[in-house]
Amino acid sequence: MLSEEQVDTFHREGYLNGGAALDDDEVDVLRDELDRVIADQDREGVPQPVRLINMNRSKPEEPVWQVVNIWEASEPYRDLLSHQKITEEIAQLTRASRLRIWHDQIQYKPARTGGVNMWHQDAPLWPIIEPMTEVSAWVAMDDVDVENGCMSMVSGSHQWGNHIEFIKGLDGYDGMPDRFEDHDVEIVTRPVRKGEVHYHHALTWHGSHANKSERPRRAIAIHYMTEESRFVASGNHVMKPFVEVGDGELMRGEHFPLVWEQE
Ligand SMILES: O=C(O)CCC(=O)C(=O)O
Repeated sequence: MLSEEQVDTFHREGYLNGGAALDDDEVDVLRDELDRVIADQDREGVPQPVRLINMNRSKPEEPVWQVVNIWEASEPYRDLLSHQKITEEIAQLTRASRLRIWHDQIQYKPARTGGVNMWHQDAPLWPIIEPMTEVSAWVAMDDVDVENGCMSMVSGSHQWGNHIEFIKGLDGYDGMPDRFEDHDVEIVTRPVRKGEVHYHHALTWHGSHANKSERPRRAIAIHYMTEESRFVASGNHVMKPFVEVGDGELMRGEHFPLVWEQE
């Protein structure tokens, strides 16, 4: 459980390191499962994730491998979704009484060549659900630091609203200005040690620089929804084909499992 001070810090900054969640053996299992799912890609009769792609379309030689819903292909990842510490802490941060999985995303930057994850806000890129109050748990499967492409966050930016069009217009990863509207833009690098969980709000401006190190940089982001999350049929998203409810209805269904409920 998080302390009141940690919860306050999250609400002020829009992100928080929640500390150790997995031990080395648990991380080893997840690393092996990631290798297996990649090796089994498109193998007939073997459960598959929703998507496995190199997100860096403009520079494919600097890959950022993304696997969406690896939990649908791997039991240990499925178990991770309902990890007690992580779900209880997400419930504290969202003040939810029920949590569902929106989707998960492996974020894998290989050693030496791993590319940039451009600045963005998550919620505007998820236009098929509202409200924009989701919180994500990002679990490191390597020591992730400035050398191998850790995330950076803009402090307090989750309180500024939806500015995805402005962020998309930035001139590259180094193009973040010092000021935006009447706010100072303070960029904070967020190293996360292997097995730790880091939380961020879905409106927090964030991204990550390239991995030029000799070490891989593997992590999984688990994106949680609360009992308030509703389907917005006008939007588009890779998870849209799996939605089984009508426009404006509360999200539910087997691809969006319930993973925590207040007792
Ligand atoms: O791992 C990264 O570099 C970015 C992850 C991210 O954007 C997210 O979890 O929302």
